[in-house]
Amino acid sequence: MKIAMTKRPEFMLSVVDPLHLPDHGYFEVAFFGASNVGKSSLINAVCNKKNLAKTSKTPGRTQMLNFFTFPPQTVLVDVPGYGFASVPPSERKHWQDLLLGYLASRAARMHAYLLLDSRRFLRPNDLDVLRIFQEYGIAYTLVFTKFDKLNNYEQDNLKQMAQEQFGQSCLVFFTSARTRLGVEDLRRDVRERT
Ligand SMILES: Nc1nc2c(ncn2[C@@H]2O[C@H](COP(=O)(O)OP(=O)(O)OP(=O)(O)O)[C@@H](O)[C@H]2O)c(=O)[nH]1
Ligand SMILES: [Mg+2]
Repeated sequence: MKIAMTKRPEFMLSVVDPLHLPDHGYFEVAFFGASNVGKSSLINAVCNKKNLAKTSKTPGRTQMLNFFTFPPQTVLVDVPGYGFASVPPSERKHWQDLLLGYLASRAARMHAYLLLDSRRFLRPNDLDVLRIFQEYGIAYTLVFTKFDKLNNYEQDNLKQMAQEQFGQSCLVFFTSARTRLGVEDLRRDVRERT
């Protein structure tokens, strides 16, 4: 069943249980990444709407899958962050069940953006998520965040390193929700995914 699309990006719903995933009929673009990497901030920047997705200095703020309409015909998903050290095992299990349930139900009808902190490159948790994408046949794009935190030299370095390692296998974006660098390109990419 296709729900009516909104005129502007709007919050749609939150989901804690994979059994309650919505069947809205639109293509989904989901934002994955470690907690605090800047998923919610980037969604707000892409939608050009402050406070659409809740952002926070406290890592692990987003605990549910949050769905947003992105007219004309896309739904964006803010996926809970992973890898925050003080998360108890029960919560980690919940995250994993939610993530795997989500991916299993979407697969061919979604595209994943894996967000990576420009200062940290790829960490073991990110590699785990990439492996899961490959296992489930999920198409993905790498998106470096907080690019404004690097100086010119570091920016050039990161671009070169990312190009060498991933340039052949997937698209790579360099973004800053703060300065809006790369946001327009990313928005165009989201639109073209549908
Ligand atoms: N300098 C800079 N700070 C950013 C940028 N994007 C996000 N931040 C800051 O990073 C912190 C975390 O941002 P969020 O967007 O809440 O990160 P998140 O990935 O949604 O975090 P969780 O929901 O906890 O997993 C906030 O303090 C943001 O202001 C950016 O591009 N540049
Ligand atoms: Mg968030």
